[in-house]
Amino acid sequence: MADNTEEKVGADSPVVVVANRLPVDQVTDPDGSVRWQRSPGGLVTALEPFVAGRGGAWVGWSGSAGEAPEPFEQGGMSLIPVGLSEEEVDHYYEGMSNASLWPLYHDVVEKPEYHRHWWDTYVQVNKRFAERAAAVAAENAIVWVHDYQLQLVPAMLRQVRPDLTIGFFLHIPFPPYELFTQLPWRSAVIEGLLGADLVGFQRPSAAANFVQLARRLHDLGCRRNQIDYDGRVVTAKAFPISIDAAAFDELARSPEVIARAEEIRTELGNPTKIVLGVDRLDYTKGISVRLNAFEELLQDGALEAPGTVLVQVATPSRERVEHYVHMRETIEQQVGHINGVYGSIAGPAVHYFNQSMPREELAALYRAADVMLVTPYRDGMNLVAKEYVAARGDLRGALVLSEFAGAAAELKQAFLVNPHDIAGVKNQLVRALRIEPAEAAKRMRAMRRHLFRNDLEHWAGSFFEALRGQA
Ligand code: ADQ
Repeated sequence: MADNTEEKVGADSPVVVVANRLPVDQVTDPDGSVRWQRSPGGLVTALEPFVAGRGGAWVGWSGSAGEAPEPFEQGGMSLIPVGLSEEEVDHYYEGMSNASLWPLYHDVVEKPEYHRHWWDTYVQVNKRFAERAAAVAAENAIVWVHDYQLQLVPAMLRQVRPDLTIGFFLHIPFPPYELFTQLPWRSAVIEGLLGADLVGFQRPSAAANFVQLARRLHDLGCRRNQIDYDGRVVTAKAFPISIDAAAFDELARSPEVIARAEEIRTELGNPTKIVLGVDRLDYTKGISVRLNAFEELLQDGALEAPGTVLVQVATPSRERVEHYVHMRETIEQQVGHINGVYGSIAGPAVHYFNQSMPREELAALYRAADVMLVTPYRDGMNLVAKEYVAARGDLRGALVLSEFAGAAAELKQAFLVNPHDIAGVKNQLVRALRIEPAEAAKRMRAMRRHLFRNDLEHWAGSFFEALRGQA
């Protein structure tokens, strides 16, 4: 009889994570051999102890279209790949997830597109993820489903496996009734999420939006953050995500990173002030806002280049989605224009990198920056703001942060801005650039205290604890 390893790997897992992506990336070595390498992301670091330490499984897509590779073991976890065809990647991932749900959930910063065939594929792919999870979860296992790509999985899982305890966490904002209800499949999404025992959000307001939608769309009985549904109680609660603050702090204090930060300053021509932006190249991140503010300050004469420079690192992202192609062109034109007018032989005013950078280089940039500019129009949390604070063990530097990032509720000593108010952004940027060292240290110390108490381990631990409480 054939040895069916596919059924064996991961079978009877007491903990199962379900996320769009597996925690590993496929890499091809120079000799042509292919292997799986652990992904750099924070989510992997956060969840690994809970999954690997308990012989658990992780269900996710490998990141490339085609047949799913066979399940395999790595790092103490069973990894269960879900296959997506080219068309499914187009419709489920780039379409429904990133061109419908992403803009809708981020305040319609760009107009969402709704297509029935995208939705049909979203349903079909969610079903596949649910089936894979159902096949590996042990009796009474805990399953933790992640993010907007998989909102139907909780209900689909519950239907076939009512014994499971199911948690869901949304990494992005959750919109209010008035916006959410434009989604043609609004009831199906709410019902999908209601399949979970615990639905986690970045902010209490997002949890409240969900409860209100359940009440108004489905006429369900609700008590504060609890919803009565189908003979069960579904809890909606905020669990603000964080970073491994101690690890980032340690990295940023290393002699190599400190030396690199000095070198960066020199390579930039020893400016008096360095302003920094680090983002995925996404229209929600408000990169144009900071370019506009910076340009106007140069125009007003409040700032002078290259004495003050803006360094903007923007990781390429979702390059096959139309909104992103257009936005990249706009930003590159804007940078070209600013440098054309305000740059000099001594150097440009804006240093723009459309690249991903290693963590050491990011840490050195954070360490070199006098002001960190984080200006999203809307952001679930924004980990860059938290990384900057973790990197400033020297208690120097200042953070300018959008009120519309989840992080603003925690990093209260930042210079908060409304990214739609350009005069306000300019004002706060100038204040941050002129801050006295004692004031900077006071603000940074307070933010660091909060961050170290509310780190990534605290986030994952409190979610798991709350989920177990629902079992
Ligand atoms: P993102 O929208 O991707 O995450 P963010 O929280 O800022 O946004 O995380 C970005 C991560 O990518 C950071 O760890 C950062 O260091 C890294 N990064 C950014 N630019 C980089 C570059 N050029 N090179 C290398 N690394 C880079 C979504 C939500 C957020 C939420 C997170 C976690 O949109 O609101 O905080 O999930 O839940």
